[in-house]
Amino acid sequence: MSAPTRQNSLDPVQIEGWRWQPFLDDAIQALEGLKPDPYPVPDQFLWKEGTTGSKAKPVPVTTATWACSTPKLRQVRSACVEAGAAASVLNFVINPSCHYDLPFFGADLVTLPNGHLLALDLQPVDKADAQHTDPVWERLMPLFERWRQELPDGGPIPEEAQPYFSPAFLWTRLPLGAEGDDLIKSVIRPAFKDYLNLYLSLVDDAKTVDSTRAELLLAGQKRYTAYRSEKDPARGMLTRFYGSEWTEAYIHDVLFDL
Ligand code: DBV
Repeated sequence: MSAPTRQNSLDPVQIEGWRWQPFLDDAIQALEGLKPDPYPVPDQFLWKEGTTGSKAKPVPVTTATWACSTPKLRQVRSACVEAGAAASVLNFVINPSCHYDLPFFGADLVTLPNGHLLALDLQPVDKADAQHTDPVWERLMPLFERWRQELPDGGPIPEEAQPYFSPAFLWTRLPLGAEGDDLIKSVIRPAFKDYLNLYLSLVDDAKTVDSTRAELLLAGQKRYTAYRSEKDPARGMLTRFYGSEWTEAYIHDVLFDL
């Protein structure tokens, strides 16, 4: 089989055997109504292959990127990693335009050899800004309450990440095997759809802000992006797969490019 390559287009990323495929497919479908344009991603980041594991037992690794934009959403992008038993990841972030009072949408769906690590949130640009958070949190909390009772708590998260989470941060660790698979299907997937649908409804309702507020929002977005790129928990894994030059360029110029 020849190596598949990707064009910069809205065609869904498809990776054989990738656990998170249905989540990305749901997201792309949900975005269709917004008539997105492809977001430019340089070729070397659209589809990247490599190997991990030992010399004797190499494991093929694929990382693919899907990205789009709309007038209200500066960049919607998905990092998709498939490395068999070593890792399977969907990291999906929506970066809104600073001309709308919108949070970030963030999903980090990560399967590693020791289990699943799952994060879902609508993350504020500034937690202390009630004008920014109140309209989101009042609609988000009921979704959070509904789904979190079905999931074990994910445990402590890094202290410096606190300013960026909403009170509806859905965060869990699940075991590999049937128990985890069942919860991913019955809880994580509908929760992902719920959070995304709420986000898209907020996008629908969003009205442009004045230029003073847009500047404030942009400054907050830059803080958030700088934090995410500096602390990206995937840095170690991606560096092992592809080396640090490719990984740093991917993190700074594609994943968190503001
Ligand atoms: N995380 C990313 C990107 C990834 C990615 C761009 C391309 O931001 C994957 C892939 N996350 C990823 C991997 C791990 C984590 C962990 C591979 C495991 C790292 C490891 O153990 O080697 C949520 N993700 C984590 C952790 C948190 C999050 C809290 C644990 C980090 C730790 O314990 O230090 N990521 C974090 C978050 C959002 C998010 C709140 C937004 C909803 O995307």
